[in-house]
Amino acid sequence: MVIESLRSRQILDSRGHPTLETTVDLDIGLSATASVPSGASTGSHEAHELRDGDATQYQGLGVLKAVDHVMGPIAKVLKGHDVRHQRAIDQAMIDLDGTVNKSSLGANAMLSVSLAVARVRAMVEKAPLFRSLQEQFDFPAVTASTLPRPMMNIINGGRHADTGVKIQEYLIMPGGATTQEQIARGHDLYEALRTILLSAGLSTLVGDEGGFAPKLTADEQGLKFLVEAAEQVHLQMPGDLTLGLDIAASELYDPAHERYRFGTNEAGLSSVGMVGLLAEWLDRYPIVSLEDPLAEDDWDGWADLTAKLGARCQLVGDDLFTTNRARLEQGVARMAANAVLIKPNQIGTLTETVEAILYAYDHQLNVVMSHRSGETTDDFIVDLAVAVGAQYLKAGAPARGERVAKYNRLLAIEQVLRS
Ligand code: 2PG
Ligand code: MG
Repeated sequence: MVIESLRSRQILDSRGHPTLETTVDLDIGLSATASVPSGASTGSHEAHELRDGDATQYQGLGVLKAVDHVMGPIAKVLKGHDVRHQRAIDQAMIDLDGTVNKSSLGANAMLSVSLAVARVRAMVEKAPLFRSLQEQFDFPAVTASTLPRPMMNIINGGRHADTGVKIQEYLIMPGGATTQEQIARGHDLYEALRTILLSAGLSTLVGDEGGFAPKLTADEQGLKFLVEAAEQVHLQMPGDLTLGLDIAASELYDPAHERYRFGTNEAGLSSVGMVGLLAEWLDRYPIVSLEDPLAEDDWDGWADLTAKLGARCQLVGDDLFTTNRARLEQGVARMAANAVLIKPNQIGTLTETVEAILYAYDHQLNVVMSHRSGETTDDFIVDLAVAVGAQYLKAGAPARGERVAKYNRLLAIEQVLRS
């Protein structure tokens, strides 16, 4: 069961931008395919996403060089490798690339191979992908009660919409005894929100992650709408439903003035001001998760935030950590954040993604598995979230094909685990 060939191609993601899809073929006649997503609010510490930069093709966004890297040098090095040795395969690509941020081969090229290898290995084992991953990386046994809770982005702002709303994601985490129940609640809330927006004369067109993208008049208005929607469908908070925000604050930070362009004040807010405002929101709303409430290199601000709010709320580092174990080590040393967002394409291989997760668990950080704003219908992250026992799966609204592909996979896994 060794790798015979790699076939890669340029496909389109949910924004209509090019991305990579790769098929791994084994000598024993099995093949598996994986594709990679792409972010809009990318952290500057993410691994390098290789784009062609040829303005005459896809406005420079083509990934044909990355495709060539898979079919050329990567295929040459990996041919003959046993697919059961994921770590060795990922390491061979890391060595071949030879850079710190994978700028030579491209993290997108490498990840497409890494994920397809894991998928074909599961086929060799005749096991569901989540079980193959759980056993391979030695995570505790998976049961229906360890499934991640959906974290649904139902109001899209920031870089995922063009409304001028500053907060990137207003998230709901529906509770319930089963995934079926959680997803049904998510749907009910989404529909209630639609009615509320319509009666407020606001748009119900959707943003990049399938959530509504209304022109809110104030940041807090989104939270008020969510509370109203929950009341309308008789969901109790925090019992039946909790709230979260992804502020994506790196996008709002003005380093020259050391201010966040946020809040009602023209001059913006300092880190301390941001923490003060968020503390008030925690008093007023059942918010249990705040992602990137401060910028990616504002370590002192994050340490202050964690000291003040860490006992009340999950504080998730996305741009802060970029699924990078070395960044997590810094976070732990500085006592910054108490949870990590995991996006495999921020680091570029499955092995390094799992290393970040293991390090997070060893240091009592929660794990939130996440999609990107530019997605495909690939549902790999769902099996990975289940395999590692992530607390949450953040995959967008309960609407739009590339988003529901993830929730539908979670429902299928639930059925396997309950039968
Ligand atoms: C985020 C992600 C996913 P993007 O910031 O968490 O929701 O957005 O993929 O644009 O970085
Ligand atoms: Mg984020």
